[in-house]
Amino acid sequence: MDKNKKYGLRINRRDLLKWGGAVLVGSGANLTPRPVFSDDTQTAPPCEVPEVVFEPCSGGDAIEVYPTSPLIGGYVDGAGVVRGSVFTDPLIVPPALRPVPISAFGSNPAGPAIGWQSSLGTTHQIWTSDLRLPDPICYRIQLLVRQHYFTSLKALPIDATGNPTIPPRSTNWNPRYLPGSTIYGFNGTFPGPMINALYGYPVLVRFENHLNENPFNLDRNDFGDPLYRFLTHLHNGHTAPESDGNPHATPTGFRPGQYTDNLYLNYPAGNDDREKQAFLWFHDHYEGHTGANVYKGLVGLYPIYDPKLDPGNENDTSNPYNLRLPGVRTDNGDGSFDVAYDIPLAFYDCRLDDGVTQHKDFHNGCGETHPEWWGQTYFRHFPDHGFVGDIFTVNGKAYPVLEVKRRKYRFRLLDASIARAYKFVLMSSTGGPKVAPGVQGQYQLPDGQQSMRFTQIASEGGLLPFPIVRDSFELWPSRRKEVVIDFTRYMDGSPTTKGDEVYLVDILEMPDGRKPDDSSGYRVPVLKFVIGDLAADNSRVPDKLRDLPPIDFTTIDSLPHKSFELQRGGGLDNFFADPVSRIRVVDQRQAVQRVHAARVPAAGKTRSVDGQERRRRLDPSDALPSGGAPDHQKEWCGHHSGQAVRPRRRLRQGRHDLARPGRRGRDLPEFPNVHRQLRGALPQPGARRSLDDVRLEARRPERHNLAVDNP
Ligand SMILES: [Cu+2]
Repeated sequence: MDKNKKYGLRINRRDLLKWGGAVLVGSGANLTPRPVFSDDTQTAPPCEVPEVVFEPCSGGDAIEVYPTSPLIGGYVDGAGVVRGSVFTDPLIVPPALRPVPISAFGSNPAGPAIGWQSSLGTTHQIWTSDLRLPDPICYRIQLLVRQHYFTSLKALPIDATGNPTIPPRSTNWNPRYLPGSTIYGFNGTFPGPMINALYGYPVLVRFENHLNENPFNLDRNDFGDPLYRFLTHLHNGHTAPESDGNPHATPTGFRPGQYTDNLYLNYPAGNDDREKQAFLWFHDHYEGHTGANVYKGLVGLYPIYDPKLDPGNENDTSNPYNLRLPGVRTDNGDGSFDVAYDIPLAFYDCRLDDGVTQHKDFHNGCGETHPEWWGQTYFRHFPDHGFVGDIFTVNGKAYPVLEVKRRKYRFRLLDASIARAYKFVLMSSTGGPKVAPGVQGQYQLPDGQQSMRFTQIASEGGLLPFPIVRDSFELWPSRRKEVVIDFTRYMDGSPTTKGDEVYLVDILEMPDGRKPDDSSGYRVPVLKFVIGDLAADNSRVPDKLRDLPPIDFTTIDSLPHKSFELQRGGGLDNFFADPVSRIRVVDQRQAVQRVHAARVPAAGKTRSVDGQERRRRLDPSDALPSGGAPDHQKEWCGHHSGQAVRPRRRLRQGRHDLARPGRRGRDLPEFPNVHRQLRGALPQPGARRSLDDVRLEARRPERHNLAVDNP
């Protein structure tokens, strides 16, 4: 049964405040979503608010409890001891998604014409020809409701102490195959497809929402956007806002039956080679449900190559700039290409329902249990911090194995987890993995010793200036790192031999969504490499990779400096303790002003947000500014109704352009109208990130905790 369908969208106090509750309650005629048309072009996005159905016990505190997932590969031996065996499922290495002809889009063509950017009637502000780039390579990605299996192994039902337990609706604790978990997947898979992109060759992805269709009649459980909306964000991409999955630009998201064409120009910020990136990912970005929708499967991979330095082909010696990083490229003849020895690794931890753990967070649940969901993914949105799983998966499989050739590989690591941070080490072990039932990660490598090193070549910002040899590195949610591993030798110089096993081990213990700890001796093997045969290897890791653009510190010093003090809620209720709500419930401009008001009065001294300020933010009048609708709601509606069809090039382009104040004049001539617009008013509705936000994001690190509403 589809619970969300039955109850409509449930709402609680938090949501109500976020959306401007008085308005929603007081104008019931607006509450019903518009019917969905697959071809409603040339119309303004509706000033839509979701259907509201109150559920008696929703709202208030989440119950922070975690189920204990069944033990993957677990069994009870003849002496009654819990044992386990994993690392038999092969690591899934996704092939490059294949393009479709632009004619595949039929009666809703893709292109630069007015109203063609999405079924909301929006328009691309810039087209490939404006940058003298070729026509885009087109991809079609459907958002589908499907099933996913995290393992092909049987699993042993266990309780929180790690002891075998008889699950609900069963009479024994025998190992059993897990039911499939319902996912919302790009093209129905988890992770979704991988698009191998190339600088200078734009990509257009048509994302189509089919999430209302449920051809296999799957139970959707109780998380994910209840109205099945989506908004896809190419994380860190240099992308125009209408193609960026920006929730302020498209607050309605895209409903079932609707589509959007995200145009990824694969054009570096400022047309500066030093701004080229190397590994992006795309994920759902729908406001209020981003974490849940990503956890539900909406994850896709987007390595981006550079024809000059990093074309994905170690064998191409005709290009003198080619760094010849590991990778052997095969062109597919349709604009797509695959690269051997260059492998993405998407890390994702999950929980499977044990049937006895209560369900209640600020979206859903009254504390009930769901025995019928035993073995399927369990998710809760905890407002103050993230959700962590106890099963660790890589590319959608728990504890997979990859047979590697004796040569160098490039790995592109993505933390696609909701909140879990990892710290990875390459280890060898004599005793092998040991089962650790009831412990997060389920398996440990107690005698693991570091035996290899990583050579890091890139982070989320692209290639590093020079490679860094690392014993270990951390990976936090949404971040990426790229490493080269040489499987021919151990770190002591001795050669590997066929059949050797090396584990990628996480040593960062993180029992909940708060602070991780790497000092506890925790060692979860997440991926096993088995060394295979020698293979040709023409790759290199040169001493110099890609220069970083210089930072103009004189400009930085002249900018406003803000201070933020992050605090825990302490004795106050969850509502206040949620830093997201603190910003969201008040008008953002007011919030920003208050932050400014709290800024450092004199160098070196930080004034905390005082008690009076805290009380003011808790005051309901803050959440519902005078004059009826909260300002953010007004802006959404006014902005869109007044701009049903946006003139091309009207909106700002690219966070990186904005991000570099000293270089604006150099960057923006490519977007002359944008330049004019920028000189006018900034920020604008729909582009309401502060310059500082943008600037911070443009520099290398970007930390996302997907548990918050809107990363
Ligand atoms: Cu993101």
